[in-house]
Amino acid sequence: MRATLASLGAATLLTGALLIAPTATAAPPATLAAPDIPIANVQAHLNQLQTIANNNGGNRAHGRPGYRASLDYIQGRLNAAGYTTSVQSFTSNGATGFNLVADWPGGDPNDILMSGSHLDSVSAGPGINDNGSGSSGLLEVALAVSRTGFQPRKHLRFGWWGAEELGLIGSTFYVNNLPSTERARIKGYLNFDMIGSPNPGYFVYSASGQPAGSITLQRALEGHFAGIGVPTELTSVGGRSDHAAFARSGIPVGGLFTGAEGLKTAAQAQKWGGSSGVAYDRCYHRSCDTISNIDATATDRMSDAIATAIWALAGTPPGPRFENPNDVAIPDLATVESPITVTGVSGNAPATLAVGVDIRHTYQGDLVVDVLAPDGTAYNIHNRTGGSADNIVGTFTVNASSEVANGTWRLRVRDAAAQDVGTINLWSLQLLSFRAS
Ligand code: DPN
Ligand code: ZN
Ligand code: CA
Repeated sequence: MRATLASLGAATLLTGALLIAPTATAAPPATLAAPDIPIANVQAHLNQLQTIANNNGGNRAHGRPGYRASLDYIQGRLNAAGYTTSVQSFTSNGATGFNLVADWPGGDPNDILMSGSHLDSVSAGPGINDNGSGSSGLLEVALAVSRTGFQPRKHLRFGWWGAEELGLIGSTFYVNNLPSTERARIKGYLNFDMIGSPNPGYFVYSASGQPAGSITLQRALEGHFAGIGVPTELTSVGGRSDHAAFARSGIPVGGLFTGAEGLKTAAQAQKWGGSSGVAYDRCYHRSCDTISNIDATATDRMSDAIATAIWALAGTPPGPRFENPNDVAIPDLATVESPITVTGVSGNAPATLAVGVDIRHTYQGDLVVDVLAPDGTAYNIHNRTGGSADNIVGTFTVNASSEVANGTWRLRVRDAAAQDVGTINLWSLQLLSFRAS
């Protein structure tokens, strides 16, 4: 739909930024500092996986109902956060298995950073460390990408694999079924399998060369630990998890691991604490791999390390960014606007104009939010969905390639229902430009 400012009826109340001198400024590129990943959120996902297992025969194994129910939980969370998700099915051992793949909109489609965790458990138990931990940590990092409106240079993709415990079946199926052109776009793969072992080691693995033009996967994975002064050990896990299929295709891989059935050495207990001569995970592949089989500190550090690695590797977006940080009140039943003046950009806006919004409001179902191009063309990014959920915080990608970039853009927010009110806290325009494929 095309609507212009001029077409707004005289009855429309325009308040806020229109009465304030435009103050948009060209802002520096978004910072590369990864957010802290709240351990409580990761634990909430682990609790969900435990509950789902309890309600489905005690596990999340391939071909069992707990697997699909767990996948549905993760997919629901990702969809609500703005991911494009798809479920890929395959057959193994006479049962249908599923991979969940989630793409974060935006980024260079020819430079993909993929991260994955296997979601299946063994049939002996609920597999909360193996691999509810990696699955939950990775989910929470993906949600943090959305919460912070991260718009990196690389395209981010996440995978939750099925049937790892039967021999890396799901991840191998995914890699083998990618057209070779698609496979060539994946420039790195990070694997997270067992990140909450109760007697934890802090292991990093990496293989198959390194992506060009960025820090190595190994250094990225070590980054958080260097920052907090916890030593890591570089280890080799061979083909024991889902990075193997990617490595076989020549894709650089790396991962984090807190240890499985191996025994912690005296030297490791010295530097990391815990018990020497005892397995990193005594409940590995056993029924006791429950919610009690998780070390919270290890899970917290590892989740932060996942975020640090992804943020460090994903890179700063190309193209200038503009923002308007001035608060604009959204009175009840009012329409308000906040301007951003784009200058110094030649030609048209990109097909991936990233619109960051931070609108605080007590009822998002009240709100209609449009981005208005300098000529008044409206691009709707929110139309009264979300019901009683509060706040609209995130990044929306708008195809603005038919708009001249320079000029005054506006975020228009209409409160269409009585009672709840709010504020435009901040909004931004990131003009992303990627090489043609
Ligand atoms: N992937 C786990 C398993 O198959 O049981 C264990 C594991 C994870 C081993 C990571 C090595 C590295
Ligand atoms: Zn396992
Ligand atoms: Ca209202």
